[in-house]
Amino acid sequence: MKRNRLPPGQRIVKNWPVLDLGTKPKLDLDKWALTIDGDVRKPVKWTWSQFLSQPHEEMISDIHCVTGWSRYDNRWVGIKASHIIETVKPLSKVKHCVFQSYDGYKTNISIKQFTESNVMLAFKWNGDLLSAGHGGPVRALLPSQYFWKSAKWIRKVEFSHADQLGYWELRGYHNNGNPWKEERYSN
Ligand SMILES: Nc1nc2c(c(=O)[nH]1)N[C@H]1C(S)=C(S)[C@@H](COP(=O)(O)O)O[C@H]1N2
Ligand SMILES: [Mo]
Repeated sequence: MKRNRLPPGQRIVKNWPVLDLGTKPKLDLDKWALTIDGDVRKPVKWTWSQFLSQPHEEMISDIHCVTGWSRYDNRWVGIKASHIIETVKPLSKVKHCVFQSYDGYKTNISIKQFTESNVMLAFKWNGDLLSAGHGGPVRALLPSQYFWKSAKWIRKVEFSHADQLGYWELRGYHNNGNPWKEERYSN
């Protein structure tokens, strides 16, 4: 499908704004862990070194924030969603995926959105480790959705047969968040 690179109602920025709930968690890499579980055959809980020992991929993608800014050509390194799926083996009843973060943030996506080929759990941006302000050590990255779906400081990825609304989804944001369809708010 050919589509405009800049979704409707967006403007390009060159900097990278920081947006979050204001409580930036202090994360010690020695104690950091990422749990991936729920309705899966092989749940995992990775330490930082176990996370880093998974296969990495580099990808370049654009960011589209619901507040109207878009940032082109971000170069990420992370673990692709397809590797996560192969590792934990979600059960066939799984339809949804929820990210839970160390600051208490939560956001939900469909399994279809998670399995898009541009989705990853990212730990590097433009050559450097992802900064704490932008969600380091590890954040979700879903370039085909508005950026609120890309949870920073992820602690847990939960696959489920049932949907669970996240922080912004409970406060009137759209459940899908497709920027080309301007799925900003639900009503
Ligand atoms: N853990 C966590 N992730 C989060 C948020 C948050 O408050 N906490 N805010 C979301 C929103 S609304 C946006 S626009 C992006 C901003 O990411 P950035 O600060 O790296 O630009 O993070 C998303 N992920
Ligand atoms: Mo946002």
